[in-house]
Amino acid sequence: MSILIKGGTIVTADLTYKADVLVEGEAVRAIGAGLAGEQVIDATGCYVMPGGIDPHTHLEMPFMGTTSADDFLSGTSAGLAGGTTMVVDFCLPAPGQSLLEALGEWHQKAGKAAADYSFHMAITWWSEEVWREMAEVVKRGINSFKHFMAYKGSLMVNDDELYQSFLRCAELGALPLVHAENGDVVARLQQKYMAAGTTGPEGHAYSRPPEVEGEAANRAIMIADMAGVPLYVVHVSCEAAHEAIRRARALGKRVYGEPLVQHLVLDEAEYFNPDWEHAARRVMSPPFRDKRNQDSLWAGLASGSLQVVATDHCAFTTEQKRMGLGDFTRIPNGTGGLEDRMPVLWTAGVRTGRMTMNEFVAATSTNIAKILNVYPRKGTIAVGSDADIVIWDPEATKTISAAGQRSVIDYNVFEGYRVTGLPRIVMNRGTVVYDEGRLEAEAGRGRFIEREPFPAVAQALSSWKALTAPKPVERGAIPAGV
Ligand code: DUC
Ligand code: ZN
Ligand code: ZN
Ligand code: ZN
Repeated sequence: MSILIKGGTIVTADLTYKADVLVEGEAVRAIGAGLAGEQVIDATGCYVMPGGIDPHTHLEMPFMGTTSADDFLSGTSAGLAGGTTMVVDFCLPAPGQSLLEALGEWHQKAGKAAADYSFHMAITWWSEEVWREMAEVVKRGINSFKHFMAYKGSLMVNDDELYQSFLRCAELGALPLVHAENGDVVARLQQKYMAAGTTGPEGHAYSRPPEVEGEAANRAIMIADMAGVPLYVVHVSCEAAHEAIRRARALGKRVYGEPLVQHLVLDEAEYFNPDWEHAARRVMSPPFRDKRNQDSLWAGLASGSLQVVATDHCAFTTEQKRMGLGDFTRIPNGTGGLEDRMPVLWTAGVRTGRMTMNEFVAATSTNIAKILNVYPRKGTIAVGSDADIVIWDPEATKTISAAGQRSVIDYNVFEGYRVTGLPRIVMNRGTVVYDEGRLEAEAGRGRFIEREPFPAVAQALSSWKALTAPKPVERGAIPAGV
């Protein structure tokens, strides 16, 4: 079966050009003019872009005494309806649990995914067994390990554990990821605000100021540098963390930063809404920031010091959020966003002139495909690439609302936001899964995408070591150009 996408304008991270795309089976077979296919899709007036990749989701994840409400079917369905054809979810072993056992559980849950998926493995505790299992995890197609520097008493790892795990990543050609917030300071600030009677959602924002994020980002960058490994900082929400990343990159360190679409358009005023439910629904970590921090994130995307826009999709119902009535520290942390990431970023970014269409494709797909080593199978439209394709209508418009969304939760943090620019047709590995509002989300159609470890290449020299002796060559770098 072949499908010809005809009359559209292809937009990749580096090129914008008019050409037709021939899809055969699961892959792109040819790009050009004068092609023929058994089925023809008219893409006149539309952009033809690579499917989005959201590298940061938490589907059906046990967390803070409950489980995130979207599972792999509703979560990937939301993604597909919004142009995202692949998610990378966090496999989260309970502290003390074997990584491989947790991985088995995640594969089980992901069996019903309607879109392609991959995993990052979280390092939530440390032992010789964890150290050993990390090699097996890499053999099973996972080349990235996540570390929580916050959530003291549950998921948080200390500096000794971070350093050991980073060294292991370097050895294995894997990429460490960090949730950068100083968990010790957050825990103290939470106690302080609760004791002072600030028990509502605004206490969440007060107890997680930009300084806790900036400190942790700086620390993780230095530890990664000492371990000779690149670093990916998830959900960068503020200038303090962005500045650390920018500075590290200027010194030749391979450090990547991922803002979330929520932080780009929503701000801290949400936590001061007198409606408790409104505010609690928006509690996530890090919290939304002020305009100055928001501007810093946009500037980072424009200048290249930040590379990827994700969602951290971790959806909880209003009922679940109520666990934190009277104690903001018990409000399950997380918001949705999978269905809205691309339309919101297009509207707030491309339509305002803050980013070009090519930068949009880079931030939603190409850059993360390179960083996670699945490029060019994913992340572009090229002959031989998986046919993950979004036919994007730049004039289509809608007002975001919880009514009709694919996520199972009862609200949407972007409620009332008017987007212009929406997917018209979405294809995942050659199958049309979304067509003019009709979603054909088939449980189990998604495929686990294995990611190879990175080849051994010389690491950038640390700034002070560069003045003395060259550093030995170690494994663990990433293709250049991101
Ligand atoms: N932050 C959230 O808001 N939810 C899930 C985990 C996280 O770090
Ligand atoms: Zn996090
Ligand atoms: Zn409200
Ligand atoms: Zn997360």
